[in-house]
Amino acid sequence: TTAPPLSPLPHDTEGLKQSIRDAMVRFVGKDPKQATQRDWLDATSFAVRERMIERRLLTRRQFDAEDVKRVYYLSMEYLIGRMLEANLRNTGILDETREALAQLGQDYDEIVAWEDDAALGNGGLGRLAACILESLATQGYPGFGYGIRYEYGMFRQQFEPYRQVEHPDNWLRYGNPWEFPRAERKYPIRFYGEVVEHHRNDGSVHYSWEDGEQILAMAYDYPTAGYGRRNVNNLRLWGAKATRDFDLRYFNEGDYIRAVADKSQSESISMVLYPNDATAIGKELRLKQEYFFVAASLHDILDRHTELGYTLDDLPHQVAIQLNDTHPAIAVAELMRLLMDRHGLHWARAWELCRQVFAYTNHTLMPEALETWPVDLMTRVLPRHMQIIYRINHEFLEMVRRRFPGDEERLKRLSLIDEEGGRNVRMAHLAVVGSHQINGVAALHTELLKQTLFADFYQLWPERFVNVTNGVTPRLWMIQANPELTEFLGEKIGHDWQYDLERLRALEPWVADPELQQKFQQVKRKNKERLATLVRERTGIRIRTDVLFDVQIKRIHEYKRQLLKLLHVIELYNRIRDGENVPPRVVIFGGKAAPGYQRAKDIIQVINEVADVINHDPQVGDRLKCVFIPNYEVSAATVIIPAADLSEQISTAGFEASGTGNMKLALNGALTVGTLDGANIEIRDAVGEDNIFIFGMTESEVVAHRARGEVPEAMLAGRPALSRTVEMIEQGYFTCDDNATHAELGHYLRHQDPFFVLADYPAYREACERADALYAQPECWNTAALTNIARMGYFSIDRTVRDYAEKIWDATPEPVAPKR
Ligand code: 26V
Repeated sequence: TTAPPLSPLPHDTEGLKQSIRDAMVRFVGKDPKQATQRDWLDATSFAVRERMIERRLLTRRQFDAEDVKRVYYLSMEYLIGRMLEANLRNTGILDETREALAQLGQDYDEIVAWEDDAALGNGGLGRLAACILESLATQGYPGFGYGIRYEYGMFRQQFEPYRQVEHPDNWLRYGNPWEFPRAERKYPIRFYGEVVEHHRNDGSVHYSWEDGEQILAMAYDYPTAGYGRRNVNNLRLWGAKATRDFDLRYFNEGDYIRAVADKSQSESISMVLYPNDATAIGKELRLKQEYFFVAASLHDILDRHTELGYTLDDLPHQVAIQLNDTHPAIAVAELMRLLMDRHGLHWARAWELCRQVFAYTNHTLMPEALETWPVDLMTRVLPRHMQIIYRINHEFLEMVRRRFPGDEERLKRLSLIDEEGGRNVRMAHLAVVGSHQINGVAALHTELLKQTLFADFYQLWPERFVNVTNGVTPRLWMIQANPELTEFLGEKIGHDWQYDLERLRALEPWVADPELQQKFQQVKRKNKERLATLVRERTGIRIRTDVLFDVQIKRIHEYKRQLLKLLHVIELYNRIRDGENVPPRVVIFGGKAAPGYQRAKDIIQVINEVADVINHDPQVGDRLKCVFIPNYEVSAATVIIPAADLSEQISTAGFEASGTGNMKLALNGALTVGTLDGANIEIRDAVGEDNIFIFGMTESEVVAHRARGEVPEAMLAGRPALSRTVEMIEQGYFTCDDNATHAELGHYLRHQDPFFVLADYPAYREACERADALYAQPECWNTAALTNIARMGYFSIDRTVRDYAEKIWDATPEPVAPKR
């Protein structure tokens, strides 16, 4: 049957006004006179949603009619932020809607601010997933996201008054206008139970997985609009629902209360995002989350594949699946199970198909963040998968044995099972052997993967390892976050860069132009005013806007070295009190600590306490302010980033896989003070050595330094200013009631300092001084800042996605309608 034609909804101001008014009555159920701002948010969202779903259906029809290869992005995290403004912009009705609301007597900016962020992710990895989905739609790729519909996203951070306390993020409490629940798209997902062997007459053995318990995965669809195109893709998030079986078991026994209670327990699988990106947690619930969304997604992908009339042999031509880190790596075993146990394929053929379909992105080298699952746990929760993993491992190690006879150590290193200290499944190894391509997220990171973490695999299969440097979406991180800069660019070089970020290069001939520089400075100033308002609202602190804004925003981790910035802040404080004429600055921190990461929480506390002392010292006045903005999230980032002058990217070299905040800040005209780590290296190559402040040990110098095994304290010798800073922390100068935490942190720096804060400090201070010196010459600073903007084209997520499409997916864009 042919689908009925859609009668397109109007996209002009008058039509939108009508839709919003209608939605207020029909969906919100209120008279416009009684409506609150949140009601206007909902009514406006419904008006946009109608228009997006129309294009979603048209996009789907076109993809179904053509022989397109579909790309599926499997990610446990999507850090999306607010959806209304992004959807309005990408659908091309932002100005009209703003005007429609104005005519309805409503302030657009106030209305959009009522929306909670969709914070279904921790940090870099989750935000990258959101940027990739937006780019897939923008470039017209048939690319779809799968993930979990967490009822509680990333916790909300408060300081009481210095220490971080976590509050639940009940983002769905008022309902969510952006989702389409698909009650009919429900798949049963099994846990526990046992494997039953079936012996056939022909002598073959088949396996089935039986009993245990089942829960349902129900689909919730979030349309994802492309910018400047009609393409609308889909993000499908799975929510857990109890099966009817589940109910019946107890209802039949008459235990009504237990039935209802158990039901809510089974639905807890999709309840909450694990707020941890520092250390892998061996928790059963986490493993169940991973399998839950992987099993539902693969079932869905195979159903769609067969519904479209394809055979399993067509799978590699029609389907590419990208694993966002190892979190969905159980997909390798699950696809094997489906192909063999459900579709009757032989091992060898199933394995061939699997490897052609999957590719794996690694996002971290940190050993403690690498996922491993105790064999006992996996055997209990996923018995059939454990069996399949053993077989994969067996075949794989046999192959290794043939290539490296007698090399037992190599077998141990490569095995999917780590036999040291209890037996554990190494999910990264499963992902590597099950994928045709493995990628790191920046050039250095990919090299380190090849030389360290995956060195043995690289020796086996060098052709499987590729680099795909991360990127950011200019739609959110420039056009939305920085409308003034967007307009400024439009006046000077037109709008082409909005579709091809490399075209920002057209700005280069004008970077030293005094008139342009003056305008740029005005834009920065306005953005600083906007940030100053946010700071005042969230912290009560007043900051001046005519000084350097020095920004470090990212998760709190030892390797990211917020402590290095803090030591610098304390030194500046001391110099001011010593009567030195220190250039004024505002230092801004933002970021969350994993709730169980005590060291990170101590760092937050101490930063807050130091800040409190500095900000209330009359001798300091407004020459130095230090602000920790609570609850750093996507929507806060869009206010902070456009206001920054200095971007702190100061991780210990070799530890930050890529970074993406570094790209967002440079794109908005902040200069980077950074180590030669992650994508900082490529940013330096792009902007040129004179337009960035590089400092500190390189990755190989860090390795050599560590090998020397010096005590960190030795770095203090002959450095009176640094010694004084460390002593002040140790002695509790900045605290009135918690000497212990400060003493502990001081002791940590002096005697442990695993990320070489003290060793890199002198170089860091010198780099900051270079920055101050340049800032004192506004023409030079502005030239450098504008040059950064002009040369950031490479870091567009569109380039990243094209790299994936060409090097890994073999996918091509299928635009529904030409640009604009
Ligand atoms: C690990 C775990 C361990 C189990 C509990 C939940 C959880 C969640 C996340 C992670 C890994 C986080 C890895 C990560 O976010 N890496 C970041 O990825 C960014 C995008 O590629 C990159 O820019 C950052 O440098 C990198 O730290």
